[in-house]
Amino acid sequence: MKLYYCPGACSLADHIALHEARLAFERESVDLEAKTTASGADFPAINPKGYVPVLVLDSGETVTENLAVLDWIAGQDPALGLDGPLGRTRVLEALAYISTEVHRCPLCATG
Ligand SMILES: N[C@@H](CCC(=O)N[C@@H](CS)C(=O)NCC(=O)O)C(=O)O
Repeated sequence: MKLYYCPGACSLADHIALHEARLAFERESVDLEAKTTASGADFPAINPKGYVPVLVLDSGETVTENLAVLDWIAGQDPALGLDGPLGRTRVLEALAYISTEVHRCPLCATG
């Protein structure tokens, strides 16, 4: 699988989670201003929303949105989730709060 990321951006969370889950992955950085990847690919062709993170699975399917990417990674390693009947709900609750109420990206034009 492959993570598209930008140094210093919110994709760092996915980078850390992939390492914590001990998953093998490639990574490619994205220039968020130029909207190109390190290999020169047109980033909007990979994610029309123009955002990192993007995780391309081994199946070729693409997962975007930090909450969904982190939830997918947590699903690969039970140690990254929370136990109990509300465990996944509590993880999603925390990720949604961070994504919608806390996240401010210094790299984003919109702040
Ligand atoms: N809704 C997206 C937002 C992700 C996001 O804001 N990513 C920033 C980096 S932290 C980005 O790629 N910004 C590019 C831009 O604003 O053009 C998510 O939750 O994953």
